[in-house]
Amino acid sequence: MDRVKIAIQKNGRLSSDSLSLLRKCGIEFNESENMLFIKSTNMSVDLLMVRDDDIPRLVGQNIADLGIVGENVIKEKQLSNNSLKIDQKIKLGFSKCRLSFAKPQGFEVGDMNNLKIATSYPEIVRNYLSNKNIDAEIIEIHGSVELTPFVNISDIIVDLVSTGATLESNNLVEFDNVMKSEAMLISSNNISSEKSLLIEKIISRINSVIEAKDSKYIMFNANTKDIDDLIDLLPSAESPTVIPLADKSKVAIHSVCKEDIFWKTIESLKSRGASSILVLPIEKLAN
Ligand code: PRT
Ligand code: ZN
Repeated sequence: MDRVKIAIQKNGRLSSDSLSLLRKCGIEFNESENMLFIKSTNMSVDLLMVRDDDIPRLVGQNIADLGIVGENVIKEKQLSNNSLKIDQKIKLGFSKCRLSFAKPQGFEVGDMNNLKIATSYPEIVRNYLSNKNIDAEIIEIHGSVELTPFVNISDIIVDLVSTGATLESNNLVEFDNVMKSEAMLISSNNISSEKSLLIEKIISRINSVIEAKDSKYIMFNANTKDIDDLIDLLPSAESPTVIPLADKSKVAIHSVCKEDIFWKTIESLKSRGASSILVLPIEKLAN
């Protein structure tokens, strides 16, 4: 059978989270640096280790069946190539960032008309400006975008921001947001029928891992009379299990919560009489 090919970033911010997600889905492999092609040792799956910018095209041309890449890169490639056809499947919850406008401290931006804007995302910025009827010049640059306002290449920039530390250390101030982004699973829309079962299985496992990530399993003991009040305090609880205890006035309540359980919830449960509260992480959640 033809092996399923998954394109992931070889070396960068997406790499280790992509590899660890695939491992959590039961895909085993031995990776070593500088390998461009990694064969899974237990499934009919190969990993293509590439630059993130190449992932949408590899999936669009059906060279890879699946890919993991940032939404910012997907959008830029789609805007620059109308014929690029890919299916966007699942937001993966890592490599979260935003694409934002930033200006040198003290610079008055006004309506942005006639400004020079440096960015590595010219198509996304062009699209944004044209939707707002702004006539500005886009300077495409890859790398050190933050430097360009200080060497007379640009007036302002559009770049990715996560903590904001890079902007701050370069005396730049974020003032408008173009898009939010996170890693995304994409798939080819031309998958052969012989591979489709395995691909569906991988997508379903990825869904389970993503869903489990924020979910928790909670157990506690309570007075029978308080059951309803306590269940109301649980965030996104799926029909909890209520188990009788030897002491007839008490029960144990077990539930999967599809959100994290914070200290505030635990404290509220305690103040309503819950005891022996135990919160456990969930590794996989199949529905
Ligand atoms: O070599 P290759 O082409 O594969 O990698 P790359 O250099 O193009 O990409 P890489 O590894 O830097 O980023 C891959 C993806 O990670 C991006 O496309 C985004 O989807 C996502 N991501 C998440 C980020 C950031 N956070 C991020 N902070 N990509 C880049 N940055 C940079 C940003 O450009 C700026 O220079 O980090 C700096 C800002 O970070 P803060 O934390 O100081 O705000
Ligand atoms: Zn790149």
